[in-house]
Amino acid sequence: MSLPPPSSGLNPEQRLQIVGITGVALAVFLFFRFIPTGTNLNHMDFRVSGKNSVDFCDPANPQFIPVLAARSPVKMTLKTEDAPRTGEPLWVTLLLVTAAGKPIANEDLLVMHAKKLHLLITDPTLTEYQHVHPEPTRRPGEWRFLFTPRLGGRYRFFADFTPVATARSLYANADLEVEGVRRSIGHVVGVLPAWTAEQDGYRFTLEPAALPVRARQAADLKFRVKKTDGGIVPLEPVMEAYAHLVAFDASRSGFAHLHPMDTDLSRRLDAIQPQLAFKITIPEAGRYVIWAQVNLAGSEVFVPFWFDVAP
Ligand SMILES: [Cu+2]
Repeated sequence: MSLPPPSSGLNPEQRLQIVGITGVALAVFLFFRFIPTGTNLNHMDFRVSGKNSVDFCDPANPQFIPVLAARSPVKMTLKTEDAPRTGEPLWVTLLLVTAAGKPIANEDLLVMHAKKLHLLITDPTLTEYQHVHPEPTRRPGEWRFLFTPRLGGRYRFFADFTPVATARSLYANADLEVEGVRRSIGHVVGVLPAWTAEQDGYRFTLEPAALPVRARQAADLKFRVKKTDGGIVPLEPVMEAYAHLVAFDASRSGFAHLHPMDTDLSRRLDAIQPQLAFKITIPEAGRYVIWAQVNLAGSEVFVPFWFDVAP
């Protein structure tokens, strides 16, 4: 049997072949379109109308994000089976959906700093700070985490995540009331500002290049750790950085999540006094706290630095 010349019409067998190939291609397309490994959300799901968008993260020039004032295209809600109480571990269910109500599931988020979803948690007096990573459940958009509050009051939860669809940081917030002993809110104003803190045999220093730190001006900060006995500091990476700094304002209107300017983890730090450089721009004057999170010989340590930002 010889092949027909190229100009001739298709015989029934060839038509069948074309239909067959098209069918296979369509099946392959549909398979990849609907297998549950990819995100079903697109950038339009994370679009915010209006100017006051939270979607303006620039890692080279980290800013304080006014999460409450800005309109997030994401809604976060928290649910618990029992009322949260001081000192009692409790499973919290977190629901993450787009403005249109579409669930934001595990496959819709990128891994950033080793995790898909970061929750930064504080009590009203900012005396407690926790950083937890909720895990996705079988239900799309539903996540769970274990939470043990040490104080009472209305805790605030800031979520920090990056949708696959936009590849840009996004934020959301929600509150949870905790029954128990409340500290007076005056604590926030009454605490003494300090750029040094001693804890568990270590001295932590956060040193601004210039004082006071001023609103709307980029501030360079040097973070140092030293053992009070002068020994070697066993500083190890945590979530792909040697330190994570998170700043909150007194009214918890938002936060800034800072990482060392030098992202190279293979670079050796000074063994006796490791030092890391950070940058931050804070838009408003007022009282702030920066919580530093480090890993010392495998155990996580959280250290607060209170300070005032001048106009
Ligand atoms: Cu971090």
